[in-house]
Amino acid sequence: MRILSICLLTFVLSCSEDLDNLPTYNLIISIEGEGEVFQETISDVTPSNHEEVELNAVASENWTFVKWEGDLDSSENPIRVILDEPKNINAKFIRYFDYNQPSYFFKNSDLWLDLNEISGTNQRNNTGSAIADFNNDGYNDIFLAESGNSADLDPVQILLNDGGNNFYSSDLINNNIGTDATRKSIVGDYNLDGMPDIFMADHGHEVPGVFFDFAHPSLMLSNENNTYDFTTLTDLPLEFYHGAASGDFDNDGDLDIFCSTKLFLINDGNGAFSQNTSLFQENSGGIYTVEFYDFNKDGFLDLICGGHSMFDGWGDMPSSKIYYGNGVDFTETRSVTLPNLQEWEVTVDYAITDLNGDGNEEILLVRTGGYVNENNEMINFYNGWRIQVLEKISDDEYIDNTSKFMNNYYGNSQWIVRLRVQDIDNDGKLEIFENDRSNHQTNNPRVWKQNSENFYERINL
Ligand SMILES: [Ca+2]
Ligand SMILES: [Ca+2]
Ligand SMILES: [Ca+2]
Ligand SMILES: [Ca+2]
Repeated sequence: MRILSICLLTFVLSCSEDLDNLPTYNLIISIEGEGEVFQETISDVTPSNHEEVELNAVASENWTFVKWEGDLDSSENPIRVILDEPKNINAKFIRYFDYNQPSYFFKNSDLWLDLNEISGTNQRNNTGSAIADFNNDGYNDIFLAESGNSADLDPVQILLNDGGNNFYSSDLINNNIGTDATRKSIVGDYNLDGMPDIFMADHGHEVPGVFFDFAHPSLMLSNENNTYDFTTLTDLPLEFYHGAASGDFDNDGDLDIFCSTKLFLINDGNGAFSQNTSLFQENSGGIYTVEFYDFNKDGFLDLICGGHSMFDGWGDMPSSKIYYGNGVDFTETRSVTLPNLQEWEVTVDYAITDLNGDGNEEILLVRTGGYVNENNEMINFYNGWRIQVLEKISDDEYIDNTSKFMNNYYGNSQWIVRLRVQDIDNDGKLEIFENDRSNHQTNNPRVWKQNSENFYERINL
């Protein structure tokens, strides 16, 4: 026993002496994506007498550790490394977004970026913008499509995020013919390859004194070369595509698209669509604004539709409606008509959020002026702005209860194009705010902050 102890002691001593004489090597850790790497020295004594460290990669919120790269090729975590030579090790973290979700999710998710606060975008009044991670690096990028009144087609753009919300132009799009006047771009993984795709609702440019030139919608699909293929959907009718929404209404695993022209596009699972005009059974018109959302939580996506409800003599629908889905079709018999608002009979956007935390979602309608007087004259068309908050009583009844939820909810200035409800300043309370403060050059973004009574007070008048 004694002999053994002496031997062990000798061994340790000799190891220590050897270690002192061994060069020590640098370990340089780099990080890709967002997370931290913690290092701990395990022991001074290893089979090779070199220092051994344990590396532990801890991902930031919403990110995932993938693997070690450089002088270490492994996905094991934590992992031990012997420093018998200088080592450069990269820890790779990714953030994965599931794009096989209704387009409303991306329209209203926390992934949104304020285009006004982003240098290099130089975009004002872009109703064709969308946010997604187009190069799969975990950082949200910006998609822009021409939405102005020029008669020609302008190429769309993807601006990539360097990870610090600095954006640079890219050349990721093949056959970039471009769009005429994109009123809404929606995000979804239409060809189910894990990468975001974009469908562009294009109503054509405004022709002074006439109306709008019509247009075909466009589609931008990801491909296997990590680029995107742009297609003008010339098979679809030349029409006034003001709104569109996507969602898997038939629960067969792929995203289908509903256009505000009452046209359904049924996905074959690869991002090719067949047209269907019989699934949506509503006789009246005036539909310009549409979203998919499961309002009654039965697992089937429902459709909310609206737009102009000024005059039934023109075929306008009486008010916005929710059509409850059943996986097959959308009919008036499974619909609820939402309260209209006299003289504010144009609805341009919806936001759907539980404003007061009672478990029921409120529907915010973004309205502007428009009504028809007794002489059949259109009054105040697209003049002013108004928000209407509808409170859910049951699946069959919503009531206008705007003043219960917010103050200062209408005015004479420029109408609001889109509204969001999100905790933008991360104080744990929701804000209601204009999506793009520079739309129509208002330069006076309308924002409401939630107080302790779940009431939303306007903070910039
Ligand atoms: Ca990106
Ligand atoms: Ca895709
Ligand atoms: Ca489907
Ligand atoms: Ca439903």
